[in-house]
Amino acid sequence: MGIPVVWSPATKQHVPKHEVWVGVPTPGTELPERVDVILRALELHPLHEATPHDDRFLAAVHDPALLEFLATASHAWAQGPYDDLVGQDRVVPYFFQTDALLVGMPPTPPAALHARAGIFCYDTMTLVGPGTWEAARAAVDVALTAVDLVMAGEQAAYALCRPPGHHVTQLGYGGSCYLNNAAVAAEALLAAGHERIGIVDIDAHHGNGTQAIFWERPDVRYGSLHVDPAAGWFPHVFGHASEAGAGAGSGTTRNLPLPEGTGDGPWVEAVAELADWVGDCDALVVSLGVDAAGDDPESPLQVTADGFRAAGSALGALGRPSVLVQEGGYDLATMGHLVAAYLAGHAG
Ligand code: SP5
Ligand code: ZN
Repeated sequence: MGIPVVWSPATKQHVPKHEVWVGVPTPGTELPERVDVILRALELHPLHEATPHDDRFLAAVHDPALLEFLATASHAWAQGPYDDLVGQDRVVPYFFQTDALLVGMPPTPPAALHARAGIFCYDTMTLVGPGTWEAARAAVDVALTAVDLVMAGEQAAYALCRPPGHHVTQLGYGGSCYLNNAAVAAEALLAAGHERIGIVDIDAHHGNGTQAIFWERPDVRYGSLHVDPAAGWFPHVFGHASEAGAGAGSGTTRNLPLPEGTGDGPWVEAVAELADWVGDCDALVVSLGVDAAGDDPESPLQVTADGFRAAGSALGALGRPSVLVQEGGYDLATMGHLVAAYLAGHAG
């Protein structure tokens, strides 16, 4: 038994192959096998396959231009000259439409797909290939099916979303993420009648996309603990303690950046602080990355399974309907066990 698990086989259709990091192609780490190791670690939990959902909550968080680009880019790339031109089948930008390029001039939309990609994609590590859209869209259905279970009376449901989503803004994608599953879940919980949503993001990286989407929103709080971007970590320009929301959302964003090497004690304390901060919300979304683990290749935090269990206890103890959305976590040997530890703690 345990918290119900929602998944979709289609989430395995995205194969990152490689990513370009500071000019060097390295093997992708956000692999389809992540789904298999998590499912294996949760084999005693009730398992649900995701059901199809329409685009209304996706459209509530993302700009139609981003959705159209992601849905069509891989097919357009295959139709284009790229087989001869570059000899690889992944859509990846090389040209970025930054503020520094535009300096106030209005750009004309670029004709070349390899330039258009740089309007939406803000790094070189998040390639779009055959199956990427299908997997990312299936992950949204996974999140929405988990919301359905909670609305039907489950105290908590775990959404095995993959690819992850918390780095995706209204308009921009990156950080191995394409569609913001957690933000979609929050919108669906609001539409189902919950008035105030708390999102707690325990992934090792700051969820800049989720923060951006709810930056001016009084009805959704976003709290994150993560490795300090000021120490040189992705997403570099967001995730500092000074970022607290704006306008009607002033004070509804909270960031707890942590030093490299942070282990269970202070990490769990930070989770407890965010749990306390969202304690009066009606429903909870947890961006459940497990890349803060000591064995994880993508972060310098040193959290153990005991830490993830304690994090689950702190957030589960709020007693709020909870949708637990998978984000990062890349060590195939240990990550399933870490997700299981979090869920056991959350269930209490
Ligand atoms: C959802 C999530 O956890 N996204 C992580 C995005 C951070 N990626 C930064 C990658 C930095 C370089 N990694 C080098 C490892 C070689 N694959
Ligand atoms: Zn992460």
